[in-house]
Amino acid sequence: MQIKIIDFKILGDERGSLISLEEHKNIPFEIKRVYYIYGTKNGVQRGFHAHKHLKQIAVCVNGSCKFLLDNGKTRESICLDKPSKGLLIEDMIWREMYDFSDDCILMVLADEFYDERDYIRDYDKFLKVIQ
Ligand code: T46
Repeated sequence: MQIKIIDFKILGDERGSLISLEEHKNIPFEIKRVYYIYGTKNGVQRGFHAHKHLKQIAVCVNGSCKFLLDNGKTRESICLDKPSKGLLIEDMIWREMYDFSDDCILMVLADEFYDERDYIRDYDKFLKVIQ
C-alpha cells in the first residue's frame, strides 16, 4: 500500500512557525469538518474502523502518534511526529491509532460531516466489503 504523506510548507520567521491549510490547495478536498483528539490516556488505542466514503487528513500538531493502515491486502504503520506532516487517509482503509504521546494533539480534516452510517467498525465486514 502506498502511504500518502503531504509535507506542508512551513512559513517560519524569527518569531516561530506557521502552517496554513487550504482546501483544494494543499488539502486535496473540500474541508467540511475538523476535529482533534487530545488527552489520550497511556496505552490507549483508537480507530478500529474504516469509512465507506470519507477522505481525511490527519496531522499531529503536537506530540506524536502512530497509525496502522490496512487496505485489506497489506498493513503499514506510519508515525506522525511533526505538524508539517499530513497523512491522507482515503475511503475504505482500516485504521488503528496507538502510541499516543502524553502531549499528542491529533487534528483531522474531513471532507464530510460526521455520519455514523459511514463507519465500518467490524474488521470481517470490512474485508467482505472490499472484496
Ligand atoms: C477516524 C479517526 C482518525 C462525533 O460525534 N463527531 C465526530 O466528528 C467524530 C470524529 C466523532 N464523534 C463521536 C463518535 C463517538 O461517539 O465521538 C465519539 C468518539 O469517536 P470514535 O470512537 O469514532 O473516535 P476514534 O478516535 O476511534 O476515530 C476518530 C474518527 O471517528 C474517525 O473518523 O478516522 O478518528
